[in-house]
Amino acid sequence: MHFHEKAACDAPKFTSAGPHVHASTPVVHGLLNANANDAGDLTNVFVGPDGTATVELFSPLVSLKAGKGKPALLDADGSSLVIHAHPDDYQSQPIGGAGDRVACAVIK
Ligand SMILES: [Cu+2]
Repeated sequence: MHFHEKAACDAPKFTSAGPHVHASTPVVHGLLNANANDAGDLTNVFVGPDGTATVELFSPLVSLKAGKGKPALLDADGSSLVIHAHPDDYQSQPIGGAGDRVACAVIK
């Protein structure tokens, strides 16, 4: 899962969500990348055989609103939560090998 830059989830590929939320350029992806990480990086979620998952999210890399010194999820163009098809390896570029976007939700 990652936080993506825009509050747009147009199916089926969810590319309207844009790239990952990031605080600097060039963007460096990966929670375990020694060089840095995207502000939108999140841990992997494990889905049960019935296709459901219960997840509690916490990220010290973003804020909800501007003025906190971190990228704001509720900025002018909003943001979204995107789930990818494969696990994020937390290191490789640009998205940790996470593959296609399979689900997307606008953050409100
Ligand atoms: Cu992503």
